[in-house]
Amino acid sequence: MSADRYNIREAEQRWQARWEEASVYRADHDKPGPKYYALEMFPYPSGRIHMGHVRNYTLGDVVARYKRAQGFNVLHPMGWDAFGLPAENAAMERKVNPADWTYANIETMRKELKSMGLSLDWSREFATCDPAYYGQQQKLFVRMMKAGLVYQKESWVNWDPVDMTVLANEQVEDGRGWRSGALIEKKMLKQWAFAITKYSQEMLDAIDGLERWPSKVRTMQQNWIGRSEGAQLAFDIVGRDEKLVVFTTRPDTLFGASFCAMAPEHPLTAALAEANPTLAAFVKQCQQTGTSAAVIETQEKKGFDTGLKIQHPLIEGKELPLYVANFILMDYGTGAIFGCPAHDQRDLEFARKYDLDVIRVVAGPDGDDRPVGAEAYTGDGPHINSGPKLDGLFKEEAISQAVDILEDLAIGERRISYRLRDWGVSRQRYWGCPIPVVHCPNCGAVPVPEADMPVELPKDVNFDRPGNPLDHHPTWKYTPCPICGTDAERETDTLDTFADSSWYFVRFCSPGDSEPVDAVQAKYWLPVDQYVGGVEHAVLHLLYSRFWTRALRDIGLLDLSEPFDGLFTQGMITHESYKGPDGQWLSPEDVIKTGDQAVTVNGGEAVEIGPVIKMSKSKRNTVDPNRIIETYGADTARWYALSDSPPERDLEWTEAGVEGAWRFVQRVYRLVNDAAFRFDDCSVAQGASDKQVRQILHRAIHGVTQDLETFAFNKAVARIHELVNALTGHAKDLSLVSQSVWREAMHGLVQLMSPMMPHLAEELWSNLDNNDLVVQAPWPVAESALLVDDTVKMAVQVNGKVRATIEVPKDLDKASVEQQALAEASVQRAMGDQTPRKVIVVPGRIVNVVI
Ligand code: ANZ
Ligand code: ZN
Repeated sequence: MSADRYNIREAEQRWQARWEEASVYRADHDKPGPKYYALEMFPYPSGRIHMGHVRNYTLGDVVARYKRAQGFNVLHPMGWDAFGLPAENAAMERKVNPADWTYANIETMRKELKSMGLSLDWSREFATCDPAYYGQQQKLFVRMMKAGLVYQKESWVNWDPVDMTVLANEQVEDGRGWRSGALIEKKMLKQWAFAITKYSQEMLDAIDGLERWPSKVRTMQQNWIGRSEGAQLAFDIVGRDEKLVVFTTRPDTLFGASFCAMAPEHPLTAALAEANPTLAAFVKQCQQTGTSAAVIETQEKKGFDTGLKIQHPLIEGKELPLYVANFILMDYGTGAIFGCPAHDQRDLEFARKYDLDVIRVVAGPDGDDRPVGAEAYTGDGPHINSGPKLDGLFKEEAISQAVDILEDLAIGERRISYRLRDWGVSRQRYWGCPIPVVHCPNCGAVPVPEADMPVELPKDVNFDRPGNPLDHHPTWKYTPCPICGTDAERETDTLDTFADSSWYFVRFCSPGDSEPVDAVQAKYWLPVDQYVGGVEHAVLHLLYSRFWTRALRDIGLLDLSEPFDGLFTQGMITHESYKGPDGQWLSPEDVIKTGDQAVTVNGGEAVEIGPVIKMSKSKRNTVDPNRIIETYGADTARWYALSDSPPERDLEWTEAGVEGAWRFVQRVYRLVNDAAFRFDDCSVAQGASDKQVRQILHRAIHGVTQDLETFAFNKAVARIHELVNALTGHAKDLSLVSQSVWREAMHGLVQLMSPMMPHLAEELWSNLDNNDLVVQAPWPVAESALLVDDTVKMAVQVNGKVRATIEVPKDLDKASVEQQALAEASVQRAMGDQTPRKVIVVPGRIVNVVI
């Protein structure tokens, strides 16, 4: 009856069909049990799934299955983050329609995900490029616009003059566009922006409450918001009826100021440049680099002396030169600073270059006041050279004192500044959500009425010309104004795709609803209880989602501020890398390894084995999940993805590791399946090994449960290995185990592994003569009586020296303990021929023999 070998492929497909037929993963808010929303970051449909997906979705699936078994009413949905540049690139390179390309990829990847046996409610699936989804998003955009949470602003952008598009900072490399290679210009453009900075402080404060988030992610969020407490100071410009307003976090260093500087985009710079062509040229030169803070921090500091002087506010007669400098950002603080070279590295580099004074005003903690050399002193210490009111004070006090002085003189006031900027979302792209606005010559920017949504993307687009196909389209943008009916034009920019992923988890609660959010469903399912994804999304995606959740709250759609109650960020998958004879990267499939030598499959040429690095297409060290699933089965892939390292750490993928997992699958199959047909071998009544077997099982139940609660999935795997080993030992002589106990052990084992290896578990569950599905069986509960050890170890001392350790039953009487202690050979040796004067037994701990 029992087949020797488990036919993985056949069984996995059979069980996937059964689950689908029984709709076991269909979520419904009417089902019993407390709700649990498990979610993994949804994939971009790039073409095929990769090992990172396998790990990510397996982790989330284990959580979902475990919670389901625990009686939670689980929502575990899946969809597609489907807008974005790769589809447009494919359109340009291969002349395919972006929509066709995207939906074909979704088709392929859905099949692949299904072959992993994930416990997903596929009935809720959507792609962000479905008009039904982005149409709802357009409604939200307009409602947010009416609430002042989206607005148009002029801002500086990276402009690629060849591709005729705005580029993100990350798309500018060495001052050139990443696709075109053209020199990037800074350009002032009207852009749509989300008012995320309205929530800077709120989002910062709420980070403390995100207790189930990794602390590194919380820190990254804090740094990104970047709150600085400082002061805003207004300085007189000599000979002009105008002030220079600067932002500083170090007003205490004012006596060390040796220059002032303003951004190339500062209004005063612009005014001066009109009459000064050299300055205008300098500004232009500054604007040819990217706008990102990273670029600005690292580039060589350059300045232009405007010739204007700033009156030092606290030192009579002292005037500071005013520069335009390339390291001053217009959109931070006020776009102008005073420079204190002794205590700020950027200022110091600038001062060395332009030969400005370096005046030390903060000594070392022990009074060290030597001049500053190549490195600015940013530490604390008593202030010097700063007048009677500041000298001697340390940083914190000096800052506060300095602001008091400046406030008294009406020169300055306390200010808080945030690094976070409002989120510019306009993209001159086709494959994104159209911004639902019509520009009318009479009425300005008019939102499209909700009744006219979705504003759909046209299908007939042409990628032969550079620039935005929506803008070139012969008819699409022409439309009457929704208010006055005049000929008007649609906004042709589309939304940053980060917008699409900022509320998809809300939409999963009511994916088909005619309104963007169904209040009842959202209230029931949200927040997401466990979110799992890559740490590369630890800043932007999470921050934007936190913002959208608050925005939806404030337009009356959600009763919630934080979207993700628990967050888990998994490590990467790594693999050995290989280089062929001419230095080119080789795929693992092109290589035959024997021991630590390798040769090419074709030709047997020597292969250099490189370091173990993150799997990536460019290094060709990827392994195709489909091949693994076809060869070894989904359970093997899942088991291996969970087994070798803690989920938050990197996992090295090796063929040997996969084979080990595959052998384990077969071993468990044989153990349970064979045993299932050998229940008659068991003693019917009480067996000699019953207690031992039950103890092993219940300790495993207890341990695995704890491991799954704490994301220690690799430990759970190790424990199941131990359990299988122990039970395999007992299976050798089943006459020592009673039938009911062996049944309990087999059932328990199958249930414990079911979140990780759901197909194998289902197959064995059924072979154990169950008519129901193991996914619907309640999680086993450990009997606490079986967890406690019923023997104790006791030290035996002779005249205060430990001579032996004995193991005795916990409830053994004192006389018997004494007897056993005195019988120990080492104790007898220590006593020699003397008889003990006294024996003291401290139950459960120690036996003291006094001679
Ligand atoms: C004088 C000073 C003296 C400063 C000193 C620092 C150290 P964080 O803490 O990151 O917020 N700054 C202000 N606005 C700027 C802008 N738009 N572009 C470039 N730099 C700007 O940084 C605040 C400090 O960065 C401010 O404090 C200012 O320099 C500079 F020993 O003022 B400080
Ligand atoms: Zn109008």
